[in-house]
Amino acid sequence: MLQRRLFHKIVQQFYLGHPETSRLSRFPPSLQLGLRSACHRSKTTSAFPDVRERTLIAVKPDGVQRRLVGQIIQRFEQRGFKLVGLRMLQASEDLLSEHYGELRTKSFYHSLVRYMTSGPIVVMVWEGHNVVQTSRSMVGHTNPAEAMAGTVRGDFSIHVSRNVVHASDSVEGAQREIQLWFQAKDLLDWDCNDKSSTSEK
Ligand code: IDP
Ligand code: MG
Repeated sequence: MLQRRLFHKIVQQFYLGHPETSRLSRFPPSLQLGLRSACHRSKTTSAFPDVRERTLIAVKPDGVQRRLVGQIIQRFEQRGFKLVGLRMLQASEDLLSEHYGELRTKSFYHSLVRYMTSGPIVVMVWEGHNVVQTSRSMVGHTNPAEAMAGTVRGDFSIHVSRNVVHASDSVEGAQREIQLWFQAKDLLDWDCNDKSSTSEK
């Protein structure tokens, strides 16, 4: 009963924009679980940025051709993120036009679609604390010429038209992209044994 009252108070505070309410770690584990499942049901994972945050990472055709899939997966595993979905496919133009809808007016759009449909890609969903932002840092600047050494693009590519990997750029963008490339049933909810060694959540 006490927990239920506390839960309602937190939800209420959240909708009033109280910044502290996203810090679930302050609350008892049983309550955190309740909040987690509430987030999961309503698909509003962005409401609590630290909880079940997921992002879409794709190894583009150049990355697959150059046999970089293993090294890219290794970087995300090594960092501490959890792989919850993976597909290898030849993407259709239709799917790519949805994925890159915002870029339709860009001069490079048609060559981008040609590149992205030129061979198989490997699309993945990774989960973990702050995974969207951290992945963007790991992937590096869009233009490999400006990407830092140590990032995927900075280590494996030289030109913006062949930059090896895709990473969602926001939590909302990640949710949209994940739904585009994956069915809910193909994303696995599983517990990593080392969970408490990579995050306190
Ligand atoms: P991002 O992949 O870093 O999020 P976006 O601006 O979303 O960058 O662009 C999507 C993709 O379009 C890039 O990853 C790259 O493959 C391609 N792209 C972006 N800018 C250019 C360009 O100026 N020339 C050719 N391709 C580009
Ligand atoms: Mg982008």
